[in-house]
Amino acid sequence: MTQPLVTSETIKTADLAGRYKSTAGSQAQVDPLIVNDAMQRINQDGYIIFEKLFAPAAMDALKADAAARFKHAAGRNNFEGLATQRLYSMMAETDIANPMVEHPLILALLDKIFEPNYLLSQLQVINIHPGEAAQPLHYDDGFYPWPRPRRALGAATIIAVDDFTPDNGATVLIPGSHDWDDRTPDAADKAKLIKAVMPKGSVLFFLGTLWHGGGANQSADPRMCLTAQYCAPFCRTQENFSLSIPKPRVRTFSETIQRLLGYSIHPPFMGMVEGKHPKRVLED
Ligand SMILES: O=C(O)CCC(=O)C(=O)O
Repeated sequence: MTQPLVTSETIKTADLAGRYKSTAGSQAQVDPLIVNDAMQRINQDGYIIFEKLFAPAAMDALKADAAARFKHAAGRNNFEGLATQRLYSMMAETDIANPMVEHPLILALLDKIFEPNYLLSQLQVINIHPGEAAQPLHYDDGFYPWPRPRRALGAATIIAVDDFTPDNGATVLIPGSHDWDDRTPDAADKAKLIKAVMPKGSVLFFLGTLWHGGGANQSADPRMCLTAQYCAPFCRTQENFSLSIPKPRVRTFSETIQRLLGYSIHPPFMGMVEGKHPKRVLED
């Protein structure tokens, strides 16, 4: 077999893999008119809502599945939500959310936003209980400390497992804030917040640069969503040490080496395992 010739000009784009070349997604294709129209809205506003993308029955099944898996009655701080339940790493136990994570329309948008082989960066079920206060506003790719305005390094879905109503904690967002520089929202910006009110099964899709947060739940019922965050494919290490080095060996390494291999956190929580510091997996 002839070896690929890499040059200084091609090294940034050459695919050196032998067996598994870089591939675009193999999902069913979506009408380009729909995708381009949605991208126009996303580029303009930073978000789009697709009403009733998923059937109510699929949401009911997800709700029942998730409800049985929550390990904690509430979060540990006001960002997680002191009256909010979160389910992390659900794919370790159930594949009920997989069709939502890989829905062809969502992937078609991600294909437009990112280079191939983008990653699932976070997957959670979030159940906001009555009495919960509004979550601090934030943008999801803010933990990559790159000056704004800039391209999005992340994008996310929030899927309404329950109806999102004006008073049950519907996600709030500031349209157009994906284009901001490094400022934080002031009182005038907060006056422009809108609530993502949408029927169950709908999807709020937004860029990682868009300011948003979970809403206050002033209703009598919990509000559940499934949220998937994706990140650009280069937001990763070159070697995938967490897959290649068995835990019993990692346990014998120095604290510094463990940290370098990824058993560490970029605050507040980049690199977490089930919402906890990855060093905890070495304790088991
Ligand atoms: O639950 C929501 O509506 C939004 C949650 C969120 O933005 C987050 O936890 O990062």
